[in-house]
Amino acid sequence: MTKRALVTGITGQDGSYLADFLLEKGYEVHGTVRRSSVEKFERIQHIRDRVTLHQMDLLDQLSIITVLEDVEPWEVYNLAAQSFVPTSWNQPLLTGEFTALGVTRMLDGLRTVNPDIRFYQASSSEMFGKVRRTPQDEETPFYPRSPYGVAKVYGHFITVNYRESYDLFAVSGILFNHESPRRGLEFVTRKITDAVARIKLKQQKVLRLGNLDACRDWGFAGDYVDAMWRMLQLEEPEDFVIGTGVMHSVRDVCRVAFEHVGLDWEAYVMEDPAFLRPAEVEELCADASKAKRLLDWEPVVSFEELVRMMVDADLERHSG
Ligand code: NAP
Ligand code: F7E
Repeated sequence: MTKRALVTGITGQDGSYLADFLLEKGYEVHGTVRRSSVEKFERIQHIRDRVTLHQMDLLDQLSIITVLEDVEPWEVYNLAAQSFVPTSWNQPLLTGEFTALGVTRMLDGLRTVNPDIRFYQASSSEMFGKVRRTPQDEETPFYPRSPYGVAKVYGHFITVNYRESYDLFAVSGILFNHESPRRGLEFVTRKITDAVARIKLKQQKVLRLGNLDACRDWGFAGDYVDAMWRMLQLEEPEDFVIGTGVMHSVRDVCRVAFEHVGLDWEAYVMEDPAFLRPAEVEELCADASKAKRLLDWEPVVSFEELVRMMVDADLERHSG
């Protein structure tokens, strides 16, 4: 029997990779999109005729219930959110509405329509923020450092709470940074690889960045959507940390990306205080041993391979 999945945020980086992955597994894939005066479906253009799209907004409970009733999914992946950390200081209330309360709206919708639906919540390593210990695992206490991080902590605990209160199969995947050629241009890895391509092609002269010392555990989005799916195939719902266990700095991303096109990063990168944050997350590093043990999941793409893959894709895009 064909399994049916609903992906909120299917137009985003992860939504598009998850849709690819689920189609490959033989799923009937449905996705939610926001009404807009222009369509922004670039990331799913290649599968547009293989997925069914439904209008829904995390702010609108009726739209959530209607989609759940129409689609009758087995699995729901809640990837929709306001996901850019700096924007969360400029729009803290909207971020809370989408990224925090939106999760409750999804869970309530599911509980109302069919409590047997399996639910994945896209939680984030940003919840660890000012880290209490390194590396971070499922037991590490949270200390978020942005309105986005705070909203994700709410989303995490409301998922745990609905699981415990209503016996839902609801899981929270605590994913560390994951990137790809489909990453939004404002996130640091893509900002760097896009600039490297443009500088190499003489379309840009300098690259302005904020904190070069910030360290993250960067993996490939294509590997991480596999982990999401594995979580929903378990017998019992459990939460998981997903990451590579290897930490690099923003400086390292610059070095690998510029080196790949034969340039010295120090000749092009300028530090600009405009990109510093009111409160910074200095370093994040995952201990994903639970995922390895119970999901048999491990990342495939290394940090260097990831950065080079992104530079190559941006070079191709800008050369065209
Ligand atoms: P993304 O590229 O920014 O995609 C976000 C998606 O959410 C887009 O499809 C967007 O639609 C949709 N969306 C935003 N507000 C909405 C609303 N009010 N109603 C309905 N849809 C809405 O994010 P991503 O990198 O794929 O991340 C996916 C999820 O994982 C997010 O929840 C993010 O916070 C979380 N996460 C990401 C990472 C990471 O490193 N990528 C790590 C941990 C957790 P539009 O196209 O209309 O804007
Ligand atoms: O920043 C530093 C910045 O914006 C990474 C989201 O997917 O991952 C992402 O959040 C680091 C920060 O990602 C620039 O200060 C320096 O320390 O790429 P980012 P993020 O904030 O870690 C988590 C797991 C999520 O859940 C989020 O949704 O890089 N940095 N200079 C810069 N960052 C940006 N964006 N731009 C710069 O110029």
